Amino acid sequence: MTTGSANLNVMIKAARKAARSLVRDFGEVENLQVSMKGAGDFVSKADLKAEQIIRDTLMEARPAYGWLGEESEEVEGADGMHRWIVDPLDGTTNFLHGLPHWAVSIALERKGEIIAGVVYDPAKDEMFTAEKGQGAWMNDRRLRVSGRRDMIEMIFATGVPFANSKHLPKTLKEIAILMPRCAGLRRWGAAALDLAYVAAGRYDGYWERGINAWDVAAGAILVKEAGGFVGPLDGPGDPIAEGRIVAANPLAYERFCEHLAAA
Ligand code: LIP
Repeated sequence: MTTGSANLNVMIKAARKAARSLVRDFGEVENLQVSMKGAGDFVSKADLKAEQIIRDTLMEARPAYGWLGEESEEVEGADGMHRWIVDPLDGTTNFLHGLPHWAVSIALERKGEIIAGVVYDPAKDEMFTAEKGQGAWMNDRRLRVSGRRDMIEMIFATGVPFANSKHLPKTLKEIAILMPRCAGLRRWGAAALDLAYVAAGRYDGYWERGINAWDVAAGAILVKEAGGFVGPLDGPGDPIAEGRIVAANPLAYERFCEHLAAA
């Protein structure tokens, strides 16, 4: 891993601090699986605690920066340029069910552009980081998106809508178009890690709609700094602010988007 800027280092520090709290709570969640009340309230508290740890750490270092977090009110920063975009626990449902696939996601935005991102998966101790123009890293390994060219060899990830989501019909049509043409799909339930895995070349592409900026802001810069493409799903727009995103290795991106658009 490169030494990184002061901002990136405080992002990593905040992610690790929050992760320590989440790992302790995750150990308790196992015991709550059988309780009638379930782990819902407990996980909500774990989520809020983690966000507070991150906010305290980041705002102590950069008090003039703004804040957009999943669990708290948005704050306009005094400096009018910078904003933290934070999902303290991405993959909440996985966490709730005791599935060790969730992450802390922290992004830094400057004048509307994401300039740094950290996605930390404590269960696997994988710290994904990127800064604009400085490349993407996982721990001390430089990341590059995959070089696969043939769709039939590619694996794609998405977030299949659940419950009564209005997005389910469209996503099922996209899956029906993609499945015969690729090596498989993965729905692992954490957008930040889906994007990190595209950056790492583990997935060849990812798409999802109906999500939030904090789910994808950090992962998007990981993909870009690893040589991948990130763009809006379902037509022109801001993929991060509007929560409708497609990301892929450059050899797959165009065809991937064409197949999705055909649904
Ligand atoms: C989750 C995303 C995931 C999506 C889930 C949920 P959360 O974020 O990471 O990709 O499919 O519906 O939005 O709620 O765990 O932070």
